[in-house]
Amino acid sequence: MKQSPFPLKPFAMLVVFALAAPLASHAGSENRPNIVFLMTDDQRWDTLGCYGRTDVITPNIDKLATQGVIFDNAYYAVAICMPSRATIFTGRYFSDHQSGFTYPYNRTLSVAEFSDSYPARLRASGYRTGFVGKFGIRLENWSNTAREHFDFFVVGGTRWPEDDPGLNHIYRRDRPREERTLKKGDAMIRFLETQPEGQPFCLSISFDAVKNDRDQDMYAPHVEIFKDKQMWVPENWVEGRNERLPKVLDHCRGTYLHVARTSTPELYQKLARRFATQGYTVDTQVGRLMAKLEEMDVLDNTIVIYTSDNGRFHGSQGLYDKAILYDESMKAPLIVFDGRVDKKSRGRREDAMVSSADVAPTILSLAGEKVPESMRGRDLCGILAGSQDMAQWRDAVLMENLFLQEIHSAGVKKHEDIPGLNSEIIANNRSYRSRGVRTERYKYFIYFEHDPVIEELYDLKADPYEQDNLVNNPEHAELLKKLRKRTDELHADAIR
Ligand SMILES: [Ca+2]
Repeated sequence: MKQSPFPLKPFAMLVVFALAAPLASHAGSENRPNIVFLMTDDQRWDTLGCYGRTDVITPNIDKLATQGVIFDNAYYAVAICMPSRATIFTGRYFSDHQSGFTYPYNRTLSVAEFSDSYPARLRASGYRTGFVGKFGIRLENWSNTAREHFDFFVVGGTRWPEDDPGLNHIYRRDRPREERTLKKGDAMIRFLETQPEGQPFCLSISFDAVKNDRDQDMYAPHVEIFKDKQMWVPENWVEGRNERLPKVLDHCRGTYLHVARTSTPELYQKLARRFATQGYTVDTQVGRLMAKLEEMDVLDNTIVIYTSDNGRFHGSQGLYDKAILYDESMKAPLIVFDGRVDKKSRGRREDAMVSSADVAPTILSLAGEKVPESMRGRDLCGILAGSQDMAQWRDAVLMENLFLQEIHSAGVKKHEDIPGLNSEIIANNRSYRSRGVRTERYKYFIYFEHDPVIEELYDLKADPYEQDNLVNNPEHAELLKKLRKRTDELHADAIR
């Protein structure tokens, strides 16, 4: 099952020594790797060529995968924008940071909490840090806090360095909306062009593609490529409503938006083409990035990580967007390219169970930094190097959804008593908050605020599209017991 691990390379030894060394010794060190973290918005794992699709066009991302490590069992700890991004920044699970859209899980991350995030930690240790694109988290005193931790910052209309003529030219007012992904790519290149020699960098690019849903946000030359293309339809795409879903999901926007937006073949095809178009536009930026790193002669000391913030149903399961704990929403694309690895040892698929909570500790560890105690995700460096003792690795990952559409909508309408509404929703069985675990083979989750609780159990090997709920099957009673216990254990560990 595991690919042959490659032996510990000199770079891994460097990481080991760096971990043992005091932080101060890093100042001025030129050996620490550069890190580029690329994240898309709402890009389902299987809308990339390297995960098996043939109707999309993603040659640059596919090439990154063939030269790096591609993860086949990566899962989001939470699959909705804000809390997922908070998890990725901090290495913490949702029920720990509690920073999401809806009460009572709508905390603002404090200045102190963000100072433990991967970019803040790297800047404190001497990295030049950049962030471009969708920031997406609620952060105390956010503009000042961001200024403290980023040297180069482009988020909406907020950007610095303010006196950079190149940056101001990229964001000149006359550029059309359809160039939004190109502009982020331009800013990415600008960060690299202004990189001083002798200092490592950490650049995070957060594309708002591929979730844009309007024609004016599509880059016209790329729309042309897909305009007559018939897109692949997954086996569990549902025409019309899905009557198999638990009734509590009638209160989830995924069900009614599916009816409005993805429940006919025509609607599905149109949306799938939009996602493929934006995926291609992102892919071209990945190509620009790799060419630039090569041109700068820094590729052999640079790590490039590619992932997204959550998946997307696109009508699979009769759901529209994300958050609910089926694989289309929870499974993540994850590729780690490490330019320091010997060319002969590159290109490996990895089946270890990994979580989006692992991203931040892994980035810190790759940079030779100590992982703060607050981070509950695990360091993937051993897995990347092929030196991890898999008997000591986790057998399951925690997944959570604590978002409720009803509370979100009430907040938009300035509802006067959100805590009261929350209690009323729970008392009247309209809460679909859920948690569970994914193992390599099975999925278990529970709608824990429903009375009686609703549970689902799937054997992904026999039933990859999660159609046959085994929770009442006596043959799986022991497994059910075990996965209930695993869920409680992983949840307790996340909030300890
Ligand atoms: Ca998202």
